[in-house]
Amino acid sequence: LGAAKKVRGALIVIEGLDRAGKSTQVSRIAQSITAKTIKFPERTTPIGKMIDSYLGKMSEMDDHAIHLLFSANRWEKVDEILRSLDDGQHVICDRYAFSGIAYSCAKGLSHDWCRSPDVGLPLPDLTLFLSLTPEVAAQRGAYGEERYEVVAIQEKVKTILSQLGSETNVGPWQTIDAGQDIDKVTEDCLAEVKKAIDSVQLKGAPIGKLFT
Ligand code: ADP
Ligand code: 2DT
Ligand code: MG
Repeated sequence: LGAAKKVRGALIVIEGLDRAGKSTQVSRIAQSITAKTIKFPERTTPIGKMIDSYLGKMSEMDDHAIHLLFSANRWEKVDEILRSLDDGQHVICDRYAFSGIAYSCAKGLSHDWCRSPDVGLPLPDLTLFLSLTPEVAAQRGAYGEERYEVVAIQEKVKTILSQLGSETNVGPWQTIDAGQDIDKVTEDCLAEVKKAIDSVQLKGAPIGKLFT
């Protein structure tokens, strides 16, 4: 008697600017659908510690070098992501390769160059882009002290990030109005997440590869 094949979990990505409500929604969605969560950058690994030091302005680094470290920080979690999905567990990522491209492009690196180290990462079954106007973001408090937490960079990042959903082979992409009441944002996110999970279960397709 062959055991029924276990359906894989869904890979969900939450993207958006600083203070869009990503971490809030990631934890709410994870609780609702019982998922594993991964935050990028994952600051506790040796690579993550270098990134943390850079973001905290304790160290300087060439723009290309730090870009590659952010990407390597995703690649070092791929095995764990794939094993969880295989095991039937859903995985939700707080930021992913799209943040990688947007922040480095905002500094002037070429789009093609920025994209290449992330080619082949697990393809999200859904990316939720939490979209917020700078005015509403400003009402959520002052920026912190970290690198990139300045209006000029955030504006550029917003423009680039909001265009990434129309690129090829990024997987399903939904923009969510993150300026709404917290519960309404969660409701909108969960509606999309449930559709994505149903689609994964219906198709039974293996996880894809980003940008390929
Ligand atoms: P991010 O992870 O995108 O930087 P957070 O989830 O940390 O954002 O939220 C940033 C701040 O905004 C927190 O103080 C949080 O409580 C608040 N916040 C999150 N979502 C909303 C919302 N929909 N309306 C008002 N405030 C919110
Ligand atoms: P938070 O920890 O507050 O989310 O901020 N970043 C992130 C990049 O420049 N490249 C990347 O690949 C990723 C994942 C965005 C982390 C900061 O790091 C930036 C803000
Ligand atoms: Mg956060």
